[in-house]
Amino acid sequence: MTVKTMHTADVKDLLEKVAGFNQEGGNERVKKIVHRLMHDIFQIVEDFDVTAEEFWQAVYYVGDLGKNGEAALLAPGLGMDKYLDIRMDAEDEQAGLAGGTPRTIEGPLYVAGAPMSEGFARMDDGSDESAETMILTGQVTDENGQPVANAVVDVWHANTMGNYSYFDQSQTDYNLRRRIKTDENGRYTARSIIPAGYGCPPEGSTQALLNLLGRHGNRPAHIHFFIAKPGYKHLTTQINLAGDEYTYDDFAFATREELVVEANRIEDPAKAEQFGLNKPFTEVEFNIQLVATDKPELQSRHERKRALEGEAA
Ligand code: MBD
Ligand code: FE
Repeated sequence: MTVKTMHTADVKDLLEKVAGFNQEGGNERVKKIVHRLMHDIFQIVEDFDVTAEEFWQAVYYVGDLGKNGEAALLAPGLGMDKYLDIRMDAEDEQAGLAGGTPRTIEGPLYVAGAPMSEGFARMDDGSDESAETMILTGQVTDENGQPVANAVVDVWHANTMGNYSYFDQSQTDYNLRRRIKTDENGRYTARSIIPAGYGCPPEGSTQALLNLLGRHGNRPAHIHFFIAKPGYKHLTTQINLAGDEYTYDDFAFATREELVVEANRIEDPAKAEQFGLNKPFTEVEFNIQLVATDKPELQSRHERKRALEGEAA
């Protein structure tokens, strides 16, 4: 049976009361957004003839999503983080601040307060002896190609199981997470291990919905970056390693052509020796171009809930 009730005075009146339109207190912006949101949900129920069973399934789905801590994982899977990036790119364009290395999504797995070092850091704790050693290096420059010294390059990535320290409690504190200040030539170098791609928890809420969409929940091997320096736009980005099955098929939509980086196997013992290594390794180069701005609000990362953010390191 198909019934149409959205146009009735009863439903209009209900939505206005739901959103607190007839109340003095509260927040006007929230009222307007909740009014639109609930209207659109009601409209979906009408247009798709959503049954009571389906409706309650959706309500308990949201409950479970919160219980297993996956709300900020479903968001990128549904393209929401990517959509915010598209908007920020368009805002930059409008403000004449486009250019430089492109942004891409932060993801839900950053931890604030990683150890800081100058020029070089070892990121892995050495516990994974079978992992391929990675030398990650690059130069931070401005739009004229001039080196940017003392930029903070905050790097984080997964281990060979695709797991991130802190969220994976079997890893040591801040494993595979470091902040490196660029040297006088704008250069940073990290010794770490080549990460594996990420897969959503197979029994989790995110994967359950992706299954209903006929989609996988995998990300290619990738490395996250925040790059910050006073006088420049804060940059949130990632690189995706070339040649991964998911490099161009990321469930979180974070891949951008300019951010796909080749990993080069180096067999030359003399080059290994330069990094104190006695076996072949893989070099990953990522050079970063920052865009100057005098707007202080664009110089630091936008607020969001992040692990250990605002706590003494
Ligand atoms: C990740 O490692 C990630 O970067 C994103 C965006 C989502 C899930 C896991
Ligand atoms: Fe990630």
